[in-house]
Amino acid sequence: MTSNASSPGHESTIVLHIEGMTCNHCRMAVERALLNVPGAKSAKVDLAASTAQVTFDPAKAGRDEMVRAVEEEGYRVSS
Ligand SMILES: [Cu+2]
Repeated sequence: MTSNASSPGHESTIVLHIEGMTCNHCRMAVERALLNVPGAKSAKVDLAASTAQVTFDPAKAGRDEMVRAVEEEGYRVSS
């Protein structure tokens, strides 16, 4: 067993429920906003489910930053 003190591959994945996304344009706007957050690694919106799955480096960003990015784009995060 080796213990790696500073593992660089640390990441968190969260799912946000977003209101107001109606079309492909919305999907792309939200994905782009999420990816623009420093530390974001991937963002995948499911239009039918009204959710966004975001993976990010927890040392650089958190859920609050992701919610703010979505809201600045004009959408509401319901949970
Ligand atoms: Cu749209």
